[in-house]
Amino acid sequence: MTHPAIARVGALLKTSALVGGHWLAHATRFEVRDPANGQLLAEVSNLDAHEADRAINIAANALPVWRNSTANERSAILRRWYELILEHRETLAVLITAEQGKPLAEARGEVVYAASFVEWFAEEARRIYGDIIPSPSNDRRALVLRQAIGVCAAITPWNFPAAMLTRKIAPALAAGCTILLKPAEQTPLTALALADLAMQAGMPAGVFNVLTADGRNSVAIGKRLCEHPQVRHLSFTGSTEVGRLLMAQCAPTLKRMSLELGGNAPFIVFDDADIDAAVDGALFAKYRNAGQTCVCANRFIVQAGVHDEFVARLAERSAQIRVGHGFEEGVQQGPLIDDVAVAKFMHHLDDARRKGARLHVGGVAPKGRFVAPTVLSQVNTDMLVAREETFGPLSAVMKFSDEEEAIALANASESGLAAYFYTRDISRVWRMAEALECGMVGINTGAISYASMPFGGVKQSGFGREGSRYGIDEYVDLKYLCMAGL
Ligand code: TXE
Repeated sequence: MTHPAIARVGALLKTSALVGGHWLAHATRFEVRDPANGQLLAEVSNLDAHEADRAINIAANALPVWRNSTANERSAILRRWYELILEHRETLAVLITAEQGKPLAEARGEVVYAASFVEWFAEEARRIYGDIIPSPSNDRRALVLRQAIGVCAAITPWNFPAAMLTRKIAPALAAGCTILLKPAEQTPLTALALADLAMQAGMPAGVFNVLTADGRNSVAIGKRLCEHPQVRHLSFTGSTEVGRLLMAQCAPTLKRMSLELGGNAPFIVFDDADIDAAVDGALFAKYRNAGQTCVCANRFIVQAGVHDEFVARLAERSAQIRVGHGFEEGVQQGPLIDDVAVAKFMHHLDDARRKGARLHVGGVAPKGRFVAPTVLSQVNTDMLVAREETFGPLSAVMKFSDEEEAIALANASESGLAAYFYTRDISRVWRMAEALECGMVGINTGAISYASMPFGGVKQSGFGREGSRYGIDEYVDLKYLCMAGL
């Protein structure tokens, strides 16, 4: 029986890989299933490393034409792509909910967020300026060009099937690079639909290629993308372990990389904070996408004076979150992506409880892949919930007494993606903002992601920035010209 969501998708349902502007009639396929109930959604082309090689050659052949197109031409195609994404917002949202599980309202929001990167980089495409550097002598002039880096590869995760993709693809295309995208095996349908819209927008054949594959073939394709000398840049968002492996695989060809890896965001609440705002911010920062967000609050670090009130209010609000299938009306939290994610959630919960954490709400056995929003207090740094990202709806609260202790706790992690803190003290705002070891700070807010802002981390959360004017830097090389004899 056809999945009801698939019946609503129509012509935007693409199940074949896109290489060189052609949808591959491919015999070998893998299954994509609804994470909520395991129902089959579609069978998608399962490419192998040999086919990845072929696609790399095609992307390399397409490079000269695309790189030499004018900035206005690239901008216009991206702009059209942006408009088409918004026109098909509902269908794309249905695909996201079907293959990723998040509530439909959140999926709609993701489509708009994903589109905003395409809009942003449609504009940035026209602003890839060079420089003229003051000359060391009067007989010469010095210039800097910013040129497309070449063929680029992107490996994306499943948690934001649309946004993770556009924030890599749009700047690469704006800069004049050609692209090989390997989307997550759980969520290839959104990627293929977006690629279809890019083709409709006028993207020349071979400029934007999508290599779909199951988990096993993804590893093989990933290796080829890393090792192939014609691929000049690899952008990856995913787990820290895979990021490390890809970096090692890229070493022989000295490929440039952008890595956006796991986070372990501290969310600090001081005694002088606006507690209503802090609880609202905490709910958003923790439970959006069922906690499967790299910037999601992983450790609540709360000052002694407001600790009990904060925990009580967080627990009360967490208990009200409606969990269910993403297509059900009024549902606020969908399933986790797979059984491995559920097992990780339960492992972190059991570990914390065994080591003395106090359970306030949730903590019940999962129903399939649905887990209840859960709040723990008396968490300490020995517990997995504090040391690693849970990537699920588990709020782990720790208590602190002074600012110094809060900073020490917050920075006691090898991750450094996002951090949040709530205070009304303006001088503390600066001290904290400067002391936190991370790439992004939310001050009195739990919502920080915009296409116009630089997204990325420090320490073992990776390097490189996505979005903003800095996002283009990942996809250009600088070339210095020294002109003499003038
Ligand atoms: O990630 P993987 P998983 C974190 C989060 C989560 C954990 C595991 O903590 O619980 O990672 O998630 C491709 N060579 N994040 O297992 O395996 C894979 O096909 C080449 C944080 O889903 O890293 C997919 O396209 N590619 C994160 C992508 O890597 C490989 C988002 C991500 O999968 C590969 C997701 C290999 N050897 C998970 N192995 C974030 N930063 O937002 C896998 N892939």
